[in-house]
Amino acid sequence: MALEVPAGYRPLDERTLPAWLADHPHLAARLGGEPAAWRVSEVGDGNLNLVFVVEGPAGALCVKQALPYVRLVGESWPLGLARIVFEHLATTTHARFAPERVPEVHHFDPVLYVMVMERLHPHVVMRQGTLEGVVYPRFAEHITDYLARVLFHTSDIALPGPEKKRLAKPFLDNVELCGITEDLIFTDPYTVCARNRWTSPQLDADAALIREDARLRAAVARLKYRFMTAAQALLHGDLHTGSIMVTADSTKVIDAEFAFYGPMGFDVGKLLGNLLLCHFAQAGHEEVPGARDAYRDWLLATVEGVWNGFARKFRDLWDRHGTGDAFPPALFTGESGARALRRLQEDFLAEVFRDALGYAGASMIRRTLGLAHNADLERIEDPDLRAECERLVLTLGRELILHAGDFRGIEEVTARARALYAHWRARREARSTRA
Ligand code: SR1
Ligand code: MG
Repeated sequence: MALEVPAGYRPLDERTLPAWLADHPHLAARLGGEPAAWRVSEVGDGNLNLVFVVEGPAGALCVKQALPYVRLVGESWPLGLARIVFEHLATTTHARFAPERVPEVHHFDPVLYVMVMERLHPHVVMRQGTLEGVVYPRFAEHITDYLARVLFHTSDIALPGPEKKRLAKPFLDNVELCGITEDLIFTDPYTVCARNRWTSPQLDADAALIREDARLRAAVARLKYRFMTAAQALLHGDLHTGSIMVTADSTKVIDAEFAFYGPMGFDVGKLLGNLLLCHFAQAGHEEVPGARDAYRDWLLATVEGVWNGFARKFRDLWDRHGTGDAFPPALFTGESGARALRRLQEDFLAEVFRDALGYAGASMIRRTLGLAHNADLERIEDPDLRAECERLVLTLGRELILHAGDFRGIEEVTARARALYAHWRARREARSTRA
């Protein structure tokens, strides 16, 4: 049965896109020349949408269109087109606070559910770069600018109450995409669910242990509840290395279709979880064991840089612009007030840290046992080696969820990741010596 779509909607393709662009003079002018000369390629590698790059003699554009179904699965999973409306609103809102960290939006079409943006060049999707072992020296500095500014400036710490509520209101309707997160991250991996998949039979017992761990399920339920109820800031909602485009000196956050008002730790944690997962995947991408040790060090230094940089910049923004209705300056006058505010900031950031570790762990488990996996692990061809990397991901993921409150700093998290890897490598070397 054909999927129902709103009147006027049709999916674009390489053949029809030039004529549509030619009907929009401000877009055609950016490309230059005649439509017949424009080169169009569909480059979407995400789970949901169509993405075209169009190149003309004067310039290039990126055209993103929502499909009425989940691309990863096909038409059997219908999905509302409105997600691109939320992506447009979130991208342009985030651009107010971190303009250099998001792509410039040139056009939005509410009938075709199309957003036209600058083509990011020579950027690559960060996950592609990390698969190849590329270091991005300014990544932590850039992404913490984005995280601190966007999360701070959309929160009640920065905004008057009515303004925050007005900003939050439209995102209450992003129910389908929030529902995907609620199911795929916080429920599916902990239940018997037809959508789940993992490296089998190698991880069958590990998946069963995760499903049967009542303490873990309760901790994940707490994370899910906070995700659903803690409307702290306008999140990106899907901040992993596939949603970031990079060069050595530029970082742009794309794909904000999962945006909604939620707990700050979700954005920070999803990113940390993806970097930690990438660290454990390195064994599957090196020619000889240890060849990527320097890269592992960079990834863990980046994990530390992301948390420490975010916390420092967020506190600094609070000191300079904390005039929102939640913690009004009138309550923190004099020396004792300043001391109280400092303690409050520390408590607030400790809570975000705890949330972030939990969400990092949940992201790591869902990418190993749930529906949507990461190329970091999927590209490891040898299933035995892949499963060993995935087992490390599951081990740390579980610990982060269960013991988020016990880690006294991000350095304890990276130390644990280093120790798990070192232990695994020593056992692997001992095995190969015996063989
Ligand atoms: C059905 S969509 C699967 C996943 O893709 C996106 O990147 C989100 O992470 C979502 O959970
Ligand atoms: Mg995406």
